[in-house]
Amino acid sequence: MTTLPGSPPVGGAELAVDTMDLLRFATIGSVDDGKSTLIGRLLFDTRQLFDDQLSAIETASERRGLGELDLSFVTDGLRAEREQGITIDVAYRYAATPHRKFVIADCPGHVQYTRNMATGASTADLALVLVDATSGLREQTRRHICIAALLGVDQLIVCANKMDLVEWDRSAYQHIVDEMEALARRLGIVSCTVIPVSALHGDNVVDRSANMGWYDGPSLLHHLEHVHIASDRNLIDVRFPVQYVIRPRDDRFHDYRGYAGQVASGTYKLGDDVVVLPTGFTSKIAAIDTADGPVDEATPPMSVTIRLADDLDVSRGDMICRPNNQPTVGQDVDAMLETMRAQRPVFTLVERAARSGS
Ligand SMILES: Nc1nc2c(ncn2[C@@H]2O[C@H](COP(=O)(O)OP(=O)(O)OP(=O)(O)O)[C@@H](O)[C@H]2O)c(=O)[nH]1
Ligand SMILES: [Mg+2]
Repeated sequence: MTTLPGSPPVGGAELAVDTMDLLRFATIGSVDDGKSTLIGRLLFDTRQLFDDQLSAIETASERRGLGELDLSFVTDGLRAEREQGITIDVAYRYAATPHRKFVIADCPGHVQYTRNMATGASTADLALVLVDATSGLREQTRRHICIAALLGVDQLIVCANKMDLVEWDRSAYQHIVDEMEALARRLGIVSCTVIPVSALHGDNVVDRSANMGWYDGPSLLHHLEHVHIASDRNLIDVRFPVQYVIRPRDDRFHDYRGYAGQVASGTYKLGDDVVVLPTGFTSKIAAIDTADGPVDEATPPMSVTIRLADDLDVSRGDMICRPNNQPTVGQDVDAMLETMRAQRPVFTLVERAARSGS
C-alpha cells in the first residue's frame, strides 16, 4: 500500500466501529479494468454470497462456456451485461464484516454509460478506482476520478489490478502510484491509497498475497474496514427534509402522524424545539422512530420518522429545522451546470482535465 501525501492514517478501528459503521463506496475506472470481478471476489471470499446466488452464477458461467466461475456476474445481472461482458447499470450490493457494513455501487466503465457512473458515485463516501496494471491510467479512468472529485468524493482507494498479467512486477504498481500522485494533487483529493491486487485470483483482496513479497501494506478488505472517512457531515445546521407523511389507516394507530425522511445534517433529540418550514409552525420533538424501534436522537445519515408534540400541517417537501438555526430562504440559485450529451458524455471541465493527462 502506498499512501499519498495528505492521507489520513489507516487504523483507528475503534473510531470506525463506534462512529461510522457504514461505508458507502463506488467502483470506478475504465471499462474492463476489473471492477465487477473485484466486487464479486470480495463478496465471494468474505462468504457474503448465498448458495442460490452462487449456483446461479455457476450456471450462467457454464452456459457461456467459461471454464470457471465468472465473479463479475455477481453484479452484472442483466442479460445484455453478461452477453457483452460489460456493466451497463449501477448494481448495488450490501456486505457486512465484523468491522463495518458496506453499501457498494458497482459502476460501469464504458464511456457510453458515464452518466450511470455519476449516479453511482453521487452517494459514495469513497471511490474504489480500478486501474489495469498493464496499461496504467486511461483517459476514462481520469474522467471518472474527475467526476468523483466534482461530486465531492475526495477519498480514493486505487487498486492496481491484474498484477498477475505483469508478473507481479513492482514497477507497474509504482507507475500507477506516480500517475495517481500527480492527478490527486491537481484535483485536491484528500486521500489516495494504492493497493496492488489481482481481482481474478484474489491477491491482496481479502487476504495478503504471497505473490508480492515487496508489498507490505494491508489487503483491500482490511483497508476498507479501517479507513477513516473524513466526514463532511454538517452537525451544526439542523436539517430534516420531510420525504413522506406516515398516517397508518389501521384504527389502532389512528393518532399516529410521523414525518419520515433522512437526517441531512445536525442532531435531532427528543424534546428539541423545532420549526417547520416554509409554514413557520413550531413544536417539540415527541418521538423519533426507526425501523429498529424508537431512539433518543438522530444524526446523519439516519433514516427516521419524527413525531411532533403538536398536530401541525406538515407535508412532503417541508423542512424540519431549529427555530434559531433556520436556512436562508431565497429564490435565486447560483449553480455550476455540467451536461452529459448522449454522443459524447461530457463534463466540460472534467473533459479538459481527463484529456490533458496527469
Ligand atoms: N488476468 C486478469 N484478468 C482480470 C482481472 N480482473 C478482471 N479481469 C478480467 O477482465 C475482464 C473485465 O472484467 P470486469 O470485472 O467485467 O471489468 P469491469 O471493470 O467491471 O468492466 P465494466 O464494468 O464494463 O467497465 C474480465 O475478463 C475479467 O476476467 C485480474 O486481476 N487478472
Ligand atoms: Mg463491471
